Amino acid sequence: MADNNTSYSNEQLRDTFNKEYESFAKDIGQCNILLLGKTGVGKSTLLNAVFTKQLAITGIGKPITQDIQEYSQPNCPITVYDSPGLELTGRVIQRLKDEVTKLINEQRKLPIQNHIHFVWFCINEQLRRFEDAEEKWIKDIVKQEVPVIIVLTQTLDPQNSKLLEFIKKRDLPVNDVIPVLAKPVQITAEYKIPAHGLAHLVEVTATLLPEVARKAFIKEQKVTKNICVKKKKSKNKN
Ligand SMILES: Nc1nc2c(ncn2[C@@H]2O[C@H](COP(=O)(O)OP(=O)(O)OP(=O)(O)O)[C@@H](O)[C@H]2O)c(=O)[nH]1
Ligand SMILES: [Mg+2]
Repeated sequence: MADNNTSYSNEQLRDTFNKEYESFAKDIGQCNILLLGKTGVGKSTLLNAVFTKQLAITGIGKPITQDIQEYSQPNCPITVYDSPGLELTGRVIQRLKDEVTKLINEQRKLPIQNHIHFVWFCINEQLRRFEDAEEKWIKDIVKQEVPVIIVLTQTLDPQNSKLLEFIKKRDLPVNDVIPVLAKPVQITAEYKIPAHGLAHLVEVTATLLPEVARKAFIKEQKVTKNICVKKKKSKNKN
């Protein structure tokens, strides 16, 4: 143990910091998010509205396949897998589907903190379209037993959204369909539609996560302070 007069070398300070961080990280866990959706739906806008750290700044992603980028930041227990800039038609959608299937499977071979913990499948409400290919893809992801939430992005008026109604009626095997507006929209000089739906999205997502990912997710989100995680009812009564 050093006394007060001892000065520490940079290496010692770094080692001490790294040890402290490792034990902190062990406690807080790790959460891995897969974001899917066409270019321009608002994936990056959503991330920046939900998390304290800017996880979606263009250019800092690490390409892990042809279409998927991995975004992480030092000392941040969140990793985001995103596929920026894709039109998602025909051949591209098939290629990305294959890459996603492989990513989910490969991560699942590792310990639970490396798994893909949930998918936010983003659909732009403004486009008024939910394509068969998207529906089929969502069903395929669900078969891989990853929680999926359909996030209806850029929804101005959830009460009167025909697309929301349509998707809900499809009765897909997803965990939820949640309309959001991640950033306010200025309609006229006097009238602005405020952001909405984010707290609900965060609460529902937190409920779906294993403990190891939930702590990290709750710590890094900035939307709500009071997350009430509803415990899933155990099927086994004993
Ligand atoms: N006002 C408002 N604008 C939004 C919202 N979501 C997306 N946008 C706008 O839509 C455009 C595209 O949003 P991005 O978040 O870059 O879309 P993306 O899905 O990340 O697109 P790629 O990275 O190309 O795949 C930007 O100009 C955003 O400002 C929102 O909730 N509110
Ligand atoms: Mg983006």
